[in-house]
Amino acid sequence: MPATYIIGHQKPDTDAVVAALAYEYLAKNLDCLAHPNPTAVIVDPLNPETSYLFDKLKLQAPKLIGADEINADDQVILVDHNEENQRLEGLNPDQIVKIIDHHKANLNLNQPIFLNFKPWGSTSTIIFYMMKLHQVKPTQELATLMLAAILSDTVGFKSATTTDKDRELAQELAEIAQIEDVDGFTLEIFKAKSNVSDLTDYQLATNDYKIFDFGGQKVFINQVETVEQAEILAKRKAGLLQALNQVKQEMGVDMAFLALSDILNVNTKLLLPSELEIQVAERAFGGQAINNVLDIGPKLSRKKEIAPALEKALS
Ligand SMILES: [Mn+2]
Repeated sequence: MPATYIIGHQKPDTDAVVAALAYEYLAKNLDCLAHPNPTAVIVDPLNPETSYLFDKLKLQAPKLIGADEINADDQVILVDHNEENQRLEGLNPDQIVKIIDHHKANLNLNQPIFLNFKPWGSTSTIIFYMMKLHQVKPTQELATLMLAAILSDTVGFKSATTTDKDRELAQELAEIAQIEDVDGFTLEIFKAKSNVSDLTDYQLATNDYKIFDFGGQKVFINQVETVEQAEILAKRKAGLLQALNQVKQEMGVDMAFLALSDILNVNTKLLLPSELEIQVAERAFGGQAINNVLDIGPKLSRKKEIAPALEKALS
């Protein structure tokens, strides 16, 4: 029997994993969606934050698959991404039947498909909105995960990507999840996210990256969201800069940036591995880099604040 794989982006964050699970749940509980055998999967291992959440809830992570496990008659639904650079490598774009996302669209497909894009703070917000439209209520565990995904993507409602819809629907999810102290839960997630001591410099430098195409230039942007910005800078800056140079060689990108974001104090510092990134970052954000680090102030959103400024500086 053919399957419908529901897939988040490479190097999944909590929203990518949870949105896939949430859509699997919705598809299973809603006959009219009629996707054969909907199956949430991941294409890279869970990050520390998502692992923490699955361990806490004693849940199994979705199955990790490669493109070779998808048969020609299977269907694919993308969640939390749409651009080719962020998709499972080797995925046949002709098998994509639907996309649910909250990022800028960059698509050129050969066939008409279902699209559900909304400029909200997380894909999980969009899927909970769809659940409500169809009167499908998530389980307490799924509601906990979906709340965590919203809090993670919106950085506890502090990111510029946050909308009133995120706040409103997160509150409803908190009620289903029976979580009264949402701020406490946010801090718990931040701490799990910040636990990067087990990662090598290279793993940390590539922990949550996206590769963008800015006018033909391939630009790697990794973001590390942490409550230990100063400590990471003091102890690991040299190693991270070296890892970024390695990324440029191995991934064949033109530029590599690492945004080190302090999610409690709302500040981002960019790590810039060479003169090229220093020039582009100074043009994009103003100010002067000191020892390969540029403080870009109270910006937390790669999608709304960091990537667009770099794109503009390169155009
Ligand atoms: Mn997301």
